[in-house]
Amino acid sequence: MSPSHSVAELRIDNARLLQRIADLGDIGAVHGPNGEHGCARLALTDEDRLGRDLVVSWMRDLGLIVAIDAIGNVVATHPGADPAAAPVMMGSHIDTVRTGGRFDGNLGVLGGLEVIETLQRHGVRTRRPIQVAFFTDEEGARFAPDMLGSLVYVGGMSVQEALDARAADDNARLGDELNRIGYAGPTPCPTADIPHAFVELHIEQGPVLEEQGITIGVVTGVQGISWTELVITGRSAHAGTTPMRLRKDPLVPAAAIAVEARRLAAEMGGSQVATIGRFDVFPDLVNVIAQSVTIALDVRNTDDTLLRNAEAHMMEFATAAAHVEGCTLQTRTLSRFEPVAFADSMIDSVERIARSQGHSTLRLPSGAGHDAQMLARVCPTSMIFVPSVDGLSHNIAEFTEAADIAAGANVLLHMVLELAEPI
Ligand code: HGY
Ligand code: MN
Ligand code: MN
Repeated sequence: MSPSHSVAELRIDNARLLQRIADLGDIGAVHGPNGEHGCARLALTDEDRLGRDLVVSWMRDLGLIVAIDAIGNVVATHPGADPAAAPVMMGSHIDTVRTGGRFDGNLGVLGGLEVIETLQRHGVRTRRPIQVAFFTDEEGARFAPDMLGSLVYVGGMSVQEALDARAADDNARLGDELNRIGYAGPTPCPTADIPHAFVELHIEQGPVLEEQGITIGVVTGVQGISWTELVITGRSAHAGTTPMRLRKDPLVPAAAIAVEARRLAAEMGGSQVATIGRFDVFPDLVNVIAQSVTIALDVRNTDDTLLRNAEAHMMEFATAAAHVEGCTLQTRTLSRFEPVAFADSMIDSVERIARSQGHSTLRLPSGAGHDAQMLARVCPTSMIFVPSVDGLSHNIAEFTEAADIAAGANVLLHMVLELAEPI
């Protein structure tokens, strides 16, 4: 193909991309009463294995060199003219939450695959190799912390510590699950193949782009994330015979903590958010005053000082609430990442390329965590957001319009082309 003119006109094949999104979305599919089509592929479950197998088969069909590392990250490489040049990497995740969608993470991986197939089919060669990856357990919903695979990939967590992580649902050991699904790979971690740059295409998962009628989100960074597990222990007793004055009911402080988290976020305003998504009562029986309650508190803020203030306030409140009820409190940090800023040059490029393709753009931080925030530790990194319908994600109704998917994937295509240097 004659470079210069036609390379600038190059576009992805959106029908092919949408078909792969649909095919991958059929694995672990969850259908709702109003036509919702989501996914449940929690990390290292059989559904995750089936999703991995399908994506790896597509990578191999394209003749890519597929490497699986010791924590199950999968990196597929399309060779460049200069094999010694550091690669340009795209990627995201294909594990989902239990009420997940077909686009969260999957779009970034399948969009990357589509970019490579488009270049191959048009005979466009680049100096740098180009990679597309999916990282293990980005969601952290089963094995904390979130972004676990990419954190190990960049050297932020040892492989051994990650392999010994325990699942929140069934206490399974991560390393055993990785072996069970056949994705404990031979490639060492952290990676020795530091990318020249990393670009992640992702749905916004919030309402901002849709509310403002914007097509491309130019992501400036990721807000700080703090996950804490709180175990409040009281004394189980008979619901009918135990006078109120004698109770040590952990439900009471647990409920107060949930209400306080919400109140605090409203009081702090700005980007502060607080969520209690896990609330496990034991023994969880109608006629038994609970023995213990385990809750997971997720607080986030774009400003780390404010985030630390929120964390400190909630721990103080929880300690007092448990004490008043005669209960004990144990806490454990499940995940904590400071806010991350992406490289100005990469942010500028996403904005320039999106505008050159005629799209409206908006600069914004990411409310959700992403693998990009880990890759940003080792190379220039940016993200491309596309709108989420009704701002919904981590919900089986998650949806992004086909035209927006094409827009995002084409910005990814030209971002990667520029970085990989067409020859
Ligand atoms: O929790 C998050 O922000 C991401 O979905 N792992
Ligand atoms: Mn995601
Ligand atoms: Mn997610």
